Amino acid sequence: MPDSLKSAVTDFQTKFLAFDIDAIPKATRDLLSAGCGLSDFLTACIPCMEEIGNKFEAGEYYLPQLVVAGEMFKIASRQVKAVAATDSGCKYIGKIVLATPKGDIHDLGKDIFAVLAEASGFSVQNVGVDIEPKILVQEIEKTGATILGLSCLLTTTYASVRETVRLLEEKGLRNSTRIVIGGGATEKSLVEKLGVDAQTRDAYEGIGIIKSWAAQTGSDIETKEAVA
Ligand code: B12
Repeated sequence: MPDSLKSAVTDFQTKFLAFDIDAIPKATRDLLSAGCGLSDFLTACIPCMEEIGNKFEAGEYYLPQLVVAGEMFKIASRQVKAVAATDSGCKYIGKIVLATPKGDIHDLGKDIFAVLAEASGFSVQNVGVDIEPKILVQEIEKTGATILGLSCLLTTTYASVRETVRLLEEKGLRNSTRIVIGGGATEKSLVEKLGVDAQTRDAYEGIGIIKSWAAQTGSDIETKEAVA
């Protein structure tokens, strides 16, 4: 990474960790002028979000700081995506429905994964938080997505994941839908226990997984402009 970009990243992270929301648009513009792409941007954001999450857990930060962190991420990622989206005309490599399951409202990690998946060439239907299994299945039917990503921060989401798998089977969609779960409440043993296809707590590893699935199905679905 060139020195000018390193220094812009450090400046961005300092502003982010100081919750200086007013300074974020300029710090993001500086990142972009220094040649920052989406991947560098996310690599800069993830440790900040994790640090804020850990400090919240330790009782050092409170809800308002989390809300501001989420907002800062949205503001900055919108700016970075607007520039990164200029490679229009190329094909999506796959379609993914992404959500936090019923009963769980955590979304910071899910939204990071969403941006990363988009940046990696996926069409992402980010359905939101606290989403019921039947809505997930409807979204898969509606969009024709072949990948379902579920972000699980609470162990209480397991029942909802199981029910989603059951409903997909009932609708005859399970064979055409690969499911990856991520987030702090997940571990490898859940793949078998919940009947999903993959698990990771690392957004980058998650991208590797869904890219390998997309390569297997060879689905370049539609042009970027169509869903942008
Ligand atoms: C922030 C936070 C909150 C915020 C959420 C704000 C928001 N907009 O998301 C608020 C304050 C609202 C909250 C509420 C609650 N929380 Co909370 N929360 C956290 C905290 C501190 C950080 C989570 C976080 O955002 N981390 C940062 C992100 C970037 O990391 P991440 O989510 O893991 O995501 C990364 C990867 O996992 C991956 N990833 C994430 N999703 C996906 C999806 C896919 C498909 C893939 C491939 C990858 C992927 O990519 C990301 C980047 O690498 C955690 C503790 C912790 N340190 O993790 C507790 C924690 C998750 N919360 C917990 C609890 C219990 C609650 C509450 C029930 C508390 C209460 N009693 O009310 C409520 C839940 C309400 C509900 N119904 O959901 C527990 C869960 C325990 C459990 N295992 O069930 C935790 C672990 C705290 C603890 N130690 O007890 N919480």
